[in-house]
Amino acid sequence: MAMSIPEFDAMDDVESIKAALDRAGCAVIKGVQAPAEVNRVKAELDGFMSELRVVNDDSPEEFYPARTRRLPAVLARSSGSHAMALNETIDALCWHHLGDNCERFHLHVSAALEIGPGAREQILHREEDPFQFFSLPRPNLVLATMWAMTDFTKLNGATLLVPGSHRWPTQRKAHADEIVKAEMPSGSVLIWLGGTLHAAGANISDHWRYGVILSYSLGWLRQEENQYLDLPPNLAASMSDDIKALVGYPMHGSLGFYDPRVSEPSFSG
Ligand SMILES: O=C(O)CCC(=O)C(=O)O
Repeated sequence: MAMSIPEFDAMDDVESIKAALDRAGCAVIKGVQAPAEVNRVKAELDGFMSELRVVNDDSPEEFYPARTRRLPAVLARSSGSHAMALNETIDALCWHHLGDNCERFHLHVSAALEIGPGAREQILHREEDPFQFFSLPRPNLVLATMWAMTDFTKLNGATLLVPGSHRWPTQRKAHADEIVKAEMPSGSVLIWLGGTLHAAGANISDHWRYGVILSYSLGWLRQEENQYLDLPPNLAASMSDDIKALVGYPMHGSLGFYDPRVSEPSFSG
């Protein structure tokens, strides 16, 4: 029998959200963004999203299903997304779930994700799967958030979660009745730990489901999205210190030194 996804409102006490995430490995918070904030981010990303080519030929082995749109580098393209990335509740959850294993956390992935009518279900996976060197259950390495830009419904591809799977050993597989759909209205945010099994749902409706994923990882881990290329220094220069710190420009202990004099080619050939 499936565990449900704990649900909260934006005004709820963060301590209860921390406890729910510890227990279930996932949680939904409703009413985090006002419609105007959602619309601003959508408008800023709209031109980039509409340029993406949508693939119609599907192969069941492909990690990313066809009939979807995926746009990385969200912070470089939408200033409205900065408040999402720096949200205070998410910051407190990251410190709670990642803070014991690092001096600071950084942005791991940013992407706008649209699931179109006819898109199949994605393969269940864990955000921490790139870090196979640790056996399951791993220490907390990643915390992920999915911001609902449209309603997420049973029919339109709401994210699938397996509550409790963040504590499972390698051999434990999810049964169909343990998989739950993260239904939530636009303006909500779904949070899950890097060890929690999840996937994009199938869209059997006639409209697109739109979410923005922002994930965070320990400040000494390689980021899944190369943040220094997706938010290069010339763009980062005009952004707040908090955003520069979040993408990982400051050092983590002795990691990440550089020579600021190396900005122009100093030799040819
Ligand atoms: O779109 C979703 O609901 C989940 C996406 C996801 O897990 C992925 O793209 O890896």
